[in-house]
Amino acid sequence: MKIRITLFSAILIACAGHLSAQTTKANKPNIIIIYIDDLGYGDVGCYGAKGVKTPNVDYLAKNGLKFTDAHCTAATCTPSRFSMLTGSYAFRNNAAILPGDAPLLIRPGTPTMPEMLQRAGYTTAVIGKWHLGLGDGDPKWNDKIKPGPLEIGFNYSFLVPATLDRVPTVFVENHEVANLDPKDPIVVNYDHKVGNWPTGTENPELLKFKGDPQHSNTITDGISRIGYMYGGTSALWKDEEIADVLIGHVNSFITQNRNKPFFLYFSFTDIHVPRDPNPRFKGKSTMGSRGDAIAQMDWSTGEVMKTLKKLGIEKNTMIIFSSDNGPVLDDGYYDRAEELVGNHKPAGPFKGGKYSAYEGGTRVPTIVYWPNGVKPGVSNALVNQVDFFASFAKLTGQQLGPKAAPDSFDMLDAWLGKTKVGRKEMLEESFTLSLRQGNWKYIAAQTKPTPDWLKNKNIATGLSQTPELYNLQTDPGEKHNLINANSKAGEQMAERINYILQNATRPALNK
Ligand code: NG6
Ligand code: CA
Repeated sequence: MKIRITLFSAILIACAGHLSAQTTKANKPNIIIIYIDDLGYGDVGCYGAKGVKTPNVDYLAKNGLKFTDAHCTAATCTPSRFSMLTGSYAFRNNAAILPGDAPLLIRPGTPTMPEMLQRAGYTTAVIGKWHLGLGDGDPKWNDKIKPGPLEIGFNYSFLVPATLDRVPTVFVENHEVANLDPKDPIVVNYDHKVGNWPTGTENPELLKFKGDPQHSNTITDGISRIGYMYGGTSALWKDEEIADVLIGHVNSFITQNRNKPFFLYFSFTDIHVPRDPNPRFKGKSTMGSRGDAIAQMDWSTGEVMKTLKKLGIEKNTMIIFSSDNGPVLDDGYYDRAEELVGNHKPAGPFKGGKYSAYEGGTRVPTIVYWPNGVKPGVSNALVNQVDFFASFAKLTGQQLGPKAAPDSFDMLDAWLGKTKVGRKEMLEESFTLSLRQGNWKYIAAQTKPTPDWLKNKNIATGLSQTPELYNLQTDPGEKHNLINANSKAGEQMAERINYILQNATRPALNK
């Protein structure tokens, strides 16, 4: 009898163990955020692209949930990334486009999404563009560069430290510059020329393509950048090889962690300037290097899928495909992007793009693919990347502390397509602030002057001395400013922005 009971309980325990392993798996899919740099709403096939084909992204959309009103938090990179990783609107930390030698913006001790996922049992990595600063100021390129991602929740990092157009043009793996020869130290300066490496201004004949004055400092790999540097020759990247290098690290990370839950923030360098894709993508689009960079981006996306399939883990991996801000054609290099765009509409039906307060600034292609958890379809729910933090906390059963993620809503059901109801209200950050309330969109009057370099560009910035109000239901292209006929509504929305400026918005904090 005793033996029987023991056997029976052993079976029970085994079953329970098996069940809980399954539950854990269902609640803890691998999570990969494929984060493209500067990809606009209309830049991929499934969102209407002309002139370039994106079969791999289209596959995700066909077999996943495609969003039509999904947003990054801001119309530029650093603020969007800051918000995504901290669940906080970027203005709360004065997050703006950072120079390449800026200190780490998310200070250690700040609650972050990757750190929350670590607590949930995930192994976490960031591979690709960082642009959130490193170190305590003036990073020690020739020594240990910290604090960085490893101090704020990532187990592994392989980074392009800032942007492709900023020095130093070297990769940083965990705390060190990869492939650095200690006898050839790196020197970086953002104020004045250091060393004797050529610059775009002095030696334009050495360039693959020319840059504007801001992008005409030190030349590396035939491209002039923002900022000056010399040294670290063995560590310099070759622009044409970056996509392959990043995929190599992505594949190793996924392969090493295939048997446990992992979170990968795969932060692309495509399709930001300078656009210098691998020769095998040259001519893949009719739009010159910007379109070819989209083709390369699509290839990289396909490689991730291939790896997941090969390892047999694609069904329980949630892939979120999105972008950090809207599209831009001329962003500082003469690469003929404007001339060759043809009838392709980078921002789709929306106005503006990168840097802009209009919808094109933050409304970006967004697909959630997770065969085990998400039914294919289309969702028009209003969703925002600032909500990943609270939503993934819900998914993985984590509590948020009172100081964590001050603007992050649990929108898990919307991300998974279980409801089409999204946020009722959402802030869009650019060089001013905009507020969405349902389909109403209010753009506050600008309080700071428009940067000079932005004035000369062919971009509808939405920056104006007076506020604007649009009804996106009838006017998605923001053509008819309704502020005069609706001044009361405008005032209420301005008041609401003021409230948000002073107060956290996460629902649980407001109860
Ligand atoms: C701007 C750069 C632009 C780009 C951007 C950052 C000038 C004139 N323009 O300041 O080329 O680097 O910063 O892009 O310097 S982002 O996608 O990382 O936000
Ligand atoms: Ca960007």
